[in-house]
Amino acid sequence: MRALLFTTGSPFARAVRIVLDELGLDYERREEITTPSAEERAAATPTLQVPTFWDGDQTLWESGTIVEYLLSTYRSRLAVEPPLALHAFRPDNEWQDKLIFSTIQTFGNAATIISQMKWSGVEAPQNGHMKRSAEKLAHILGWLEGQIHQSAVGFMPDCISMQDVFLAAHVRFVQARPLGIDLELSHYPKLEALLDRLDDRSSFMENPVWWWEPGVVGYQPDGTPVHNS
Ligand SMILES: N[C@@H](CCC(=O)N[C@@H](CS)C(=O)NCC(=O)O)C(=O)O
Repeated sequence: MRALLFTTGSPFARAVRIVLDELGLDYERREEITTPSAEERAAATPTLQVPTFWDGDQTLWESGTIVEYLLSTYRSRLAVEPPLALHAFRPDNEWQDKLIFSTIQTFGNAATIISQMKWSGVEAPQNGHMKRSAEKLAHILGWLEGQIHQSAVGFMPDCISMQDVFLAAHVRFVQARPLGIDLELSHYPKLEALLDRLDDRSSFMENPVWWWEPGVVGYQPDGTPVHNS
């Protein structure tokens, strides 16, 4: 039995769902649109965060750990060009691949904290830490732009990496929410081209990112948000 607990909007969970599709794996979708109590969430993970993943007797949380597990446990890849990477981190480039991945996750954490604080009434211009979190996003994108070689598919030369998938999930999350943040992606042409290409991949289209703001309780089939009236 495989199952994934996730909230509709979570970019971390979206990246895991995309990888599950890339691997052709079925799973039970335990989808939540609102946040349950701490006690309910603690039944799945002590971090109280999503995603949490079950595979037989194995329970995992932390999206990067889940994807590392998936890439190393399931070795066949869908016949799509370019294919999904065989490794989370290439053996001959291990530390740079790890550094890129953890920096991408820091981008995702800063973005989701800005989002969660905004819905709690704290906005970037008025709060020092929120302002610093927004500044972090631009600095990270600038550094990541320099990590992609001109002729490469993405962060790896000839395959779609988990680094690519997570960056796309995080950037599109920021763009799909009314956070008042313009990432100015055109300043990062290699990243912009990579994310545009990924948007056209079936695993990304099957797991779309939708507009969300407080009061949204569901979606129409085309992604139009349904508000709590
Ligand atoms: N480091 C975690 C971050 C996951 C995360 O921040 N999830 C958010 C949703 S996007 C969450 O569950 N937030 C609720 C909370 O932090 O209490 C991971 O990679 O899985």
